[in-house]
Amino acid sequence: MRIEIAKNKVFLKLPKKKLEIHPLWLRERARLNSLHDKNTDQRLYDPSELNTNLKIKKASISNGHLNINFNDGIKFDYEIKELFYELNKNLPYENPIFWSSKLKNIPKTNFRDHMFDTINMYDLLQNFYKYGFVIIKNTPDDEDFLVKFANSIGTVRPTNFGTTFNVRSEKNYNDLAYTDHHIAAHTDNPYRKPVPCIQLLHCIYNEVKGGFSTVVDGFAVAEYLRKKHKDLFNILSSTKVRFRFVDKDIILENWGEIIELDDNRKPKQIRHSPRLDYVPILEKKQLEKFYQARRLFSKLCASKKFELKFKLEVGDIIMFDNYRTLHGRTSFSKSEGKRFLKGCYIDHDSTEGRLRFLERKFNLKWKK
Ligand SMILES: O=C(O)CCC(=O)C(=O)O
Ligand SMILES: [Fe+2]
Repeated sequence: MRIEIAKNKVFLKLPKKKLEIHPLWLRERARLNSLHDKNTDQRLYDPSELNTNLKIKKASISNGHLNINFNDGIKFDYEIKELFYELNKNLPYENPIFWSSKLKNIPKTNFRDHMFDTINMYDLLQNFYKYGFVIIKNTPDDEDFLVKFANSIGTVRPTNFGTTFNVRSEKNYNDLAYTDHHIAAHTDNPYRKPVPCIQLLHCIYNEVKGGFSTVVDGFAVAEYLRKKHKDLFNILSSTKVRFRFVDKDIILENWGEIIELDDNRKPKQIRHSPRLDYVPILEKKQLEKFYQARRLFSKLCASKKFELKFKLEVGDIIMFDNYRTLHGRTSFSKSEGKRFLKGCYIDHDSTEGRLRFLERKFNLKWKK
């Protein structure tokens, strides 16, 4: 890929084609202090008002810079590297690595004070995207810490459960998470619009014998289904299911596929919460298939092949991608002691935004 100039026209030379870059495309990227606010980099004008017949009067290239003189009197020196960035649609993280219960090294990192602007945070977030979860060890075990931690990555997303929620066995509860029941693998809150992207759980007490945490790579299970049971994969990725939450103050509903695919038919979002899903009435044969598929999905999530099981220790924070990683827990007996996890949600723009910030700060290039 390179930039070429011929007769006051600028061209982008790609491996298989060459295209002329529109003068307006360049002009609206001229970041002069008179045109762009220097604190925010935002335009001080509406580019729709530029002359539609704008022309390039003079263009030259030297030392990785493209110098343009437009016929409206604006001159600008572009860093060619920056122009190429505009063509890059990559997200700031590498492709996911799908895993099963054989995953050798659980992605873990030790908490350090002031880690939020460091390379450790960058590695932590890259691991989070690679594996769909990460455990942060040895954090302070006070109840207020989780919000500080989450807000240092991005911004906590409050819900009707509050800014944070207390996962412990309660007398009055509006979700089975707040009991000592076994909770099968699920994604949280598929009934919300939008569904919370990332969940964090901070272990404050774990004195019970049970109460093991489970996690499953939902994308790996989806790919397994696609390979081994195409018809079941097809029905789970094409049937929109209603998810519903009801308590005395609110009724929340949202619809979506258990396996949602993106435009390239790759898994984009898993929604699986058999406690509160309601499939629409379909032809009996189709429903038969759907039930077979959902049964197998649940079975795989609980299987030795896919389920990772471990006990959270006091001071651990587990942070997982609620669009990919399913979580659950084994039952416990509250008579044995306290089990208390503090929970909250953040969104993907928090983690992506922080990754781009750290990438800029450390001048990193994660892409090989
Ligand atoms: O108790 C746990 O480990 C998890 C409970 C749960 O599913 C949740 O808080 O979303
Ligand atoms: Fe949950």
